[in-house]
Amino acid sequence: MSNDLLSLHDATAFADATGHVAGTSMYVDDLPLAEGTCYALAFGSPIAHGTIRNLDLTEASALEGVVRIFTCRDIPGQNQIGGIVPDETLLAEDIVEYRGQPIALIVAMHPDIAHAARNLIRAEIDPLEIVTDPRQAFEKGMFLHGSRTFRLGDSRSAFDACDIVVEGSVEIGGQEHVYIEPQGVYVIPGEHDTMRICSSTQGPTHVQKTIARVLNVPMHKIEVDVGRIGGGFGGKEDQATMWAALAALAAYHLSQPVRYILDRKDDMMMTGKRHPYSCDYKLGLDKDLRLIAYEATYFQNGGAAADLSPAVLERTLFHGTNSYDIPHVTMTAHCCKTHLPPNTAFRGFGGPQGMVVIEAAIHHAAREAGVPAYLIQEKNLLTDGCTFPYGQVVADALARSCWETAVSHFDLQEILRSVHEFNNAHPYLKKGVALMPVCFGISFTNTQMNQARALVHVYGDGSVGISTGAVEMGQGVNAKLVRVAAASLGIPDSLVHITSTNTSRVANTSPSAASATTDLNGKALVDACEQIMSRLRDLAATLLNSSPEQISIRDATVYLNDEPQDLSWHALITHALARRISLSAKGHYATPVIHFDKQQEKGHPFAYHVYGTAITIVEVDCLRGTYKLRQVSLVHDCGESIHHAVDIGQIEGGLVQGIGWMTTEELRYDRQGHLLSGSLATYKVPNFDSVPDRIDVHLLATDGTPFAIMKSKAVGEPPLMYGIGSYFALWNAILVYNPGTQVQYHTPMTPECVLMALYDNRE
Ligand code: MTE
Ligand code: LUZ
Ligand code: MOS
Repeated sequence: MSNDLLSLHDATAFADATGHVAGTSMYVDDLPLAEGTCYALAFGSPIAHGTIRNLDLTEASALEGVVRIFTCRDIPGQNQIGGIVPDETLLAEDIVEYRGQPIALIVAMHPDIAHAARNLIRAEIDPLEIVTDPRQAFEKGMFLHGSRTFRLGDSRSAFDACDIVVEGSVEIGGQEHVYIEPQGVYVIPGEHDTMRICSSTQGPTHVQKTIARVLNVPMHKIEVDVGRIGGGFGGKEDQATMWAALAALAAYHLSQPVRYILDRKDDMMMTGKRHPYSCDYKLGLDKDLRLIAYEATYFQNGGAAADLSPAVLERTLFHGTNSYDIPHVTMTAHCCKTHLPPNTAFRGFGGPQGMVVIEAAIHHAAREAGVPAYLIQEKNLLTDGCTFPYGQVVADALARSCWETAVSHFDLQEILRSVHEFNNAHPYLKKGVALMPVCFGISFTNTQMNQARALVHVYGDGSVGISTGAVEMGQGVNAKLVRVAAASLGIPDSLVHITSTNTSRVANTSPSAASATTDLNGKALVDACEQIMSRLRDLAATLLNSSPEQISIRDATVYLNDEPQDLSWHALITHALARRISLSAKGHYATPVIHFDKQQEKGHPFAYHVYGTAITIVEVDCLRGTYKLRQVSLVHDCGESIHHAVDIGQIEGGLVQGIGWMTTEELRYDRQGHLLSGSLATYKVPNFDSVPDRIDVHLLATDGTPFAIMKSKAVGEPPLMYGIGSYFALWNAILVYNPGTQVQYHTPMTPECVLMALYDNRE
């Protein structure tokens, strides 16, 4: 079957596809409204840093249709929503530390009334000094968390032996998540102080735990339910919690249902984003272009509260050397506090920033050595037996096979030749090529988070209901989990239905994140299915006068010694009920092998790594500074993919999101910490025109790994980093037109930046 046919066929198995296309898929905003529903809206700080002197709610409270306005004084439990560090209030007390930080919560009979009331709130805030730059924060000693250093070998003395040493700095921009569904929640209070929270969250348990803490009620009173979310991309890993807890606070006091859905403007202004980083690097090579020593310092712009920043910082260090073997490394990362909204998880989780820096250093070294960067990249790819700076020994290195497959399958030499020819023929159009290898570790770097559970019920009619901790956010986890259950039970996908993610069905879940959702929840699901299968095999053995080892179930039929029997799945279930055999099971999974020692900064944090290589071709219009991505051809390692269409969708989507981050998506703040690009009119996300004319995805045929679900490797985040290739391809095109340009590694590479670089330093 050709790839196209296969995708079409697979698409029909992606249960959500039809609803998305027909517009019938339900999100929080589509839930039917219960009687008495009120609408919440936060009043956020108008300035980025200050002391609250007075908050006048009189006029706003008096507005007709305003039910009540809450402040921090109304919080019955702890006014604390910090996940890793307890440093974030739900509603500000005396100090505000970013623009938009919630100070009060308006609840009204209609969202328009809430908005009108918001304009009537008067806050007198004495301004304090605003810091938005992480290096400035560093100078002032403003940190959210302790600094971290990863070390391998002895970089300092190793530089002495190097023939080429380059040093420089890199400025990396942030990124707005632009999930299509903004943050939102619908809270319905019930009897006995219980609450049902329908939240657009990647982390139902995090929402549950935080609401319990804020309201001072036990977790068992709070039921969080997530049908699906309209994209999260990390932005709802922790940050759905604020809005859920605010609405829960109101519902608690009012005993009425409360809905809070942010509009796009509030969402962009008030929520955190991918972390901007400011970095320094020093890279040393020998005369054979072997990477010998690397030093990097990362100043992470964490925003006003820790949120997930310490974990994001850690992943920057884990991926600081990307796919390369470098024997002497020192990397230090600082978690700097600034007066911006707390920055948070975003696809790649700090890994992309770490990779941009090493790629910039290699690009710099290549210019210094007068060779193309891909020669240095190619020479230094990881191989089995190498050690990552964090101590894990490479045992699954596909860096070289991905690279070599990309080079041969897509014929790099021919690409380079035709680009050269094009550039010679066009005085004002220049093409640039870049290769981008990716090596991404799979597992939450916090070992404890790598656990999951699943619940399976086989009903009397033979249909199966499954429930796990996985949240469907468009990444296709439900489609994959249905397939996992069906394969484990030997029945068709159509007999399996996956229910919403609900903390009453599956407890203590990790957020759906770190690309590990299908691995963790899928393995727990297999565990549950196998328990039921074992009972069913025993039963079938009894019915067929044989032993369980001789029994298997496939195609909804019982097999004895591989011979189909006159005993169907449905008949077997009927027998099981008659004999009072349990047809339900709860599965559990905890990733084996992994561990990490933060004192030594060494260990084995990842179950496995995902590899790939992308070749990117851009074309720059050298009169206008505009550009077009002509082609991205990539080789990606999915192991044995269990859902081809979903995996291709993740690869293409991740790539384009990465291209957006590197090229047009620019978060611009003024010195007062106001987001100037705070709407989709000023913040440029990729559109049809930004998508490469051609995307070729070649899946590397490999055996997968036993740590991946059914050997199908995690795919959610790694492809985003292929987008980094577009950034260096742009520089390479610019350098053809203007070899004297002063290369500054600042991202994103907007058309304005390209235009400046084309005419920088040029006679
Ligand atoms: N794909 C879609 N369509 N929507 C999303 O929100 N999130 C990404 C990725 N792909 C996302 C997505 C992120 S940040 C992660 S961590 C993974 O999906 C999470 O899902 P997984 O663990 O099942 O891969
Ligand atoms: N979230 C998290 C993540 O809490 N820990 C991680 O290691 C991680 N990695 C990627 C994305 N989200
Ligand atoms: Mo993804 S950043 O792990 O939600």
